[in-house]
Amino acid sequence: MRRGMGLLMVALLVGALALALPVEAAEYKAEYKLSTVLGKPFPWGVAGERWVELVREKTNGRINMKMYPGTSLVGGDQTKEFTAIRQGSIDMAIGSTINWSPQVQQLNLFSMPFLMPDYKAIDALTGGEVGQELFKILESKDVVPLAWGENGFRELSNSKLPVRKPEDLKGLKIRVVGSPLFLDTFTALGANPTQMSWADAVPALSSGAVDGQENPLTVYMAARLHTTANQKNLTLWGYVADPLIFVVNKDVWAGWTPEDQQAVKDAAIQAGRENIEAARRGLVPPDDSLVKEIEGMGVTVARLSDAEKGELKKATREVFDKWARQIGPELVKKAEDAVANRK
Ligand code: X2X
Repeated sequence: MRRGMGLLMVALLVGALALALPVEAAEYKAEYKLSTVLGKPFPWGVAGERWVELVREKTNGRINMKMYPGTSLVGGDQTKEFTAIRQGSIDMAIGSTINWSPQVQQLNLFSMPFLMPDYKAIDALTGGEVGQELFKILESKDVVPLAWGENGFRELSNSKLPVRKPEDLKGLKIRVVGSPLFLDTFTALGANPTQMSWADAVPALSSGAVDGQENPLTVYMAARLHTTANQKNLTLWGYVADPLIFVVNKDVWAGWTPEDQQAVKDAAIQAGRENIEAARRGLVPPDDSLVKEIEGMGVTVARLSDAEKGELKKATREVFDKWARQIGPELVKKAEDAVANRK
């Protein structure tokens, strides 16, 4: 009788222990790999670290993410990042629309020359119907999109001359990234574009193998391109801007409790909001303090007038029309309407 009780007690204890162990403990990974192109101190890398931190806080450490900048999980080839997320060798990412556009044609939208004249235009796209449609497309490709962030308006720099018009670009060797759309745009402008990853871009600029590049001013500044890459001429033309998107691999997402899913999403939204603020600091008119800071470093800054931008826009019109067909004329029309009606 006593022995029977003892056995029962042991059995109950084992049962209770099994119940007490969280079910997800067996399924959750010890580490989730977060991919980004840029690390700290770039706003993109800051956003990654912030997402990691907020997720740890909000899930009481149940979800432990680690950031891998330099797209190191795909050997630095940022155009392969999206495929790696789908296949699961990357668990989650904060990616640029440019880098994912080879796999998600519609993301080329943001690289359409002179579609977005100002920050309100970006917001009208990401925050409206167009943004929702793009998130649906991503969902159909094995990822769960959670929030928007921002790399920024991509301004042109080079080591040779102040560029204000297409003729100035003639023969300049310009590093571009990602989509063939960039090759078309720069070819239409008379330049000589060459596609390479960010990792290869900085040495190519430094050695003079390439004359110029285009990137947001936060990137220009944090990478100190005026000295490290001899980029003493800057053209503010705001021809395209790349938002960032926070995503998680679909299977990884499905392995979490609804409570933890919500926590990861809330964290992404918060990190994204902070990221957009940081990406725009010193750049939203009338505040141009970041531009002034760059000028103060001895950089020649060409601020293009609307008329000058109009000339460049005209020179790229055929590229716009060609890519509208590729992206989907309806989506492009919807985007143009959203921009026209922005508040
Ligand atoms: O490679 C670039 O130019 C960068 C860092 O801006 C992107 O990843 C799109």
